[in-house]
Amino acid sequence: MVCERIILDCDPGVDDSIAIFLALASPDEIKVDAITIVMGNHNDIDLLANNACLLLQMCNRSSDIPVIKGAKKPIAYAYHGHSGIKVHGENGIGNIKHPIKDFNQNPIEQYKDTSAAQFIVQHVLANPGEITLCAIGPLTNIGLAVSIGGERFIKSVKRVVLMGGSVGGHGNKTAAAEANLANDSHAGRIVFDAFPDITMVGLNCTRQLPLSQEIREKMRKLHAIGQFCFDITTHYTEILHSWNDPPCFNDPTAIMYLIKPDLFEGQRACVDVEDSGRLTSGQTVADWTGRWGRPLQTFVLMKVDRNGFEKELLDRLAKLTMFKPSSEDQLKRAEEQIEASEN
Ligand SMILES: [Ca+2]
Repeated sequence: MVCERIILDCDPGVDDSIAIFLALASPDEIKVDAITIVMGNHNDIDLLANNACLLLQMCNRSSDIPVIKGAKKPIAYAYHGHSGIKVHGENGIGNIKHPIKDFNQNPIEQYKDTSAAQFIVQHVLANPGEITLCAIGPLTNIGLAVSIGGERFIKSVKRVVLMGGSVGGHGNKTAAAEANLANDSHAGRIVFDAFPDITMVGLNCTRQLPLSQEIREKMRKLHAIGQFCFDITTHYTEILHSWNDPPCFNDPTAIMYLIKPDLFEGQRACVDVEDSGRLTSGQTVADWTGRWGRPLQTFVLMKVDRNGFEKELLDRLAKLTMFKPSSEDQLKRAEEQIEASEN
């Protein structure tokens, strides 16, 4: 299997965090060229970017994977993802205290004057046909990249694999729409209009993968990073259960598709996004039979092997090791951070 180079566009985020760990734990299948940050689960882009940095630092990967900040608001309206802040917590990772922070290189610094959309265009044009855009947040950065880069950029993207939308079922942000699409329906429409090869990992698929207490306990028993996965999902699972919307593995499913496509079954359709409906803004609509007369640009994942997914997830996460400060200087900074987070 060829190792797939991706830009991971995300809003970390509880399930984003597990997705990032899964990607970092799968170096034979995925090379994360960069992590780009978009509003979604929170509207504080610095907070989301810092969460990405924290995860990279935990895995000692912050020196080779840059983090680039992107859109702070949807393309056509103000931020309205406040229910996401409730689900993911005020700090985006379940309101847990960070166990470590900032004790190795900060991967934001080198790109602080570049927007995520600009970076996406530049990186794709510099590596035509090689970069997959894996989007696990609202599609704002990629929609903006389409506006900046135009046809040459669109043609230079290898493919788009996104977690978002749903077919034949209900949403999670509204009755009709999944949160990533509902949080920026215009960007969603731009992306589904633009790209000829999209894989959609929607709620209709991810709801087959419950984030159960059992799997959380199995993650917890792995190691310190597994304990972190357990901790960040505590608030997340409790609040979703209280809303009668059982939690599931949303974002990690898109990463798992890149790693193990054999675990999934899907069907081609032309997918479009409703961007103006009174009740349906952000809803993905699939034309399975070509009645719109447009190419069936999207492979919609329909079914996933739950046992296979859970086994792969645990086997891969088990390979991660928590970064340990090696020098006196790193250790001192880590201790200062822990002390600061406790005050
Ligand atoms: Ca996300």
